[in-house]
Amino acid sequence: MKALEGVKILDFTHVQSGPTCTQLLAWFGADVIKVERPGVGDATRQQLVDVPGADSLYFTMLNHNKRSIELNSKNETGKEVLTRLIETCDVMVENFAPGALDRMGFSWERIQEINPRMILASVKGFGPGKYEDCKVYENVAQCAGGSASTTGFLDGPPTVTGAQIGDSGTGLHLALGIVTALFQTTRTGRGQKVLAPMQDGVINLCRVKLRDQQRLEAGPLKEYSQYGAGIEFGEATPRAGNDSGGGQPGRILKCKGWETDPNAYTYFITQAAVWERVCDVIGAPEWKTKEGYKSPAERLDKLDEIFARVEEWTMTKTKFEVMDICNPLDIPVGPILSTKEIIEDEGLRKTGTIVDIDHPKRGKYTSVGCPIKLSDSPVEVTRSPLLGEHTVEILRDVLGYDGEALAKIVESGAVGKVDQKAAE
Ligand code: CAO
Repeated sequence: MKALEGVKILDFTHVQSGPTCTQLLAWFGADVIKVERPGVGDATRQQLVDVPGADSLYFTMLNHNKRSIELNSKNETGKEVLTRLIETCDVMVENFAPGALDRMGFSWERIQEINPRMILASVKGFGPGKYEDCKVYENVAQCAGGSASTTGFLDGPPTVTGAQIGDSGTGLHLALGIVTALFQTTRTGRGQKVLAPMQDGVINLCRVKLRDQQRLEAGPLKEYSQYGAGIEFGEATPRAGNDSGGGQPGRILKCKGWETDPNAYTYFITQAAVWERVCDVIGAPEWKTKEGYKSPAERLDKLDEIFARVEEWTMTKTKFEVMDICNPLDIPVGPILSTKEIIEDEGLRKTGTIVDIDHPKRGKYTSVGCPIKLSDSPVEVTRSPLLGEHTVEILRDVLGYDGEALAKIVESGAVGKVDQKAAE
């Protein structure tokens, strides 16, 4: 039995933020029914296409373990089917532009009338306020949530990160909101609205930067390299390059091969607790007793010199050798792994975080599996559905339409083209 077995999700999501949420719920065992516009589907099916005629990786990597029904929710018969789906399902997840559900005729009040236990979970760009009507994409959320202003180097512009904290990060927040609401429903019998605004999700992930904003009022942030370099602080938390956020000096340093390999680097933390071991490893034992180098506070204005010396050492080793040498000594380091190295990592394949999936139209492709491991609810990643692949199955097996009723729905054009044989 899977953790969420028996939970039915009406998945009205598209693009990235919503689909990452419902994919997680599907991995935990929920029956996720993805509703898509007939003949069109989720826009990502056709975005960044690499195999002509097949769903893109953008789509396939975000929609595993789901079933797809084509349904026009603006057609009268389509609305009837959607009403039945709302009656039958436990959770409706959507990330339409603000107001789209209301315009379809499915306001929160209407949804509650149809099914008072229904949980309506939404991703929006912003919460209530002056920007609530805006359409929002990943980088807008990163910029509005404090990530861009605190990422990058002091002398460079604000920078967005590769990690999709606005989309996939908000999907995670929403998933937690949904399972929490499901838990509450078991005690109250009532549904509720769950809202995860992308800006708020990014702000939550930038919590330590807002911590530093307030610490700034008490004086300069001494653990920032900027302080050691004697550069004055402004009004807001600055961009801190590759400084570590926790107060222990850290930098990204070159390793053997950096001249040709853009990822031949390691992260290196000169943690106070292991300072003496760092000195020994890099061949600078004199720093252990030298005045001005003994305590973390004394070293703050010498970080450039110290890391330059550490780098002289790391440049004689590969990033993996640095790891092999420092790990047993508890010196915190980490190789900068490329996406290629991650995809080829045998250990990640063994844990199911990297998986190979067969797809009828694209053949084999590699995907990211479930990053959360439940010992009593193992995940088996299955391929994403073709557009409308389960239309008839859902109408018949989930909603109980058969014979004439099923034929009428197909004739109305509410569900697009279906496999006649399956319909019969
Ligand atoms: N049947 C009929 N109509 C459907 C339908 C269906 N099955 N599914 C969607 N539609 C309609 C919607 O009702 C909407 O119609 P109206 O504009 O007439 O109300 C229309 O399709 C377009 O929906 P949309 O406005 O949500 O889509 P968009 O491409 O214009 O905007 C996005 C995309 C992501 C910017 C917007 O949905 C949004 O801001 N979502 C919230 C924030 C979010 O999730 N952003 C992350 C996106 S990932 O980077």
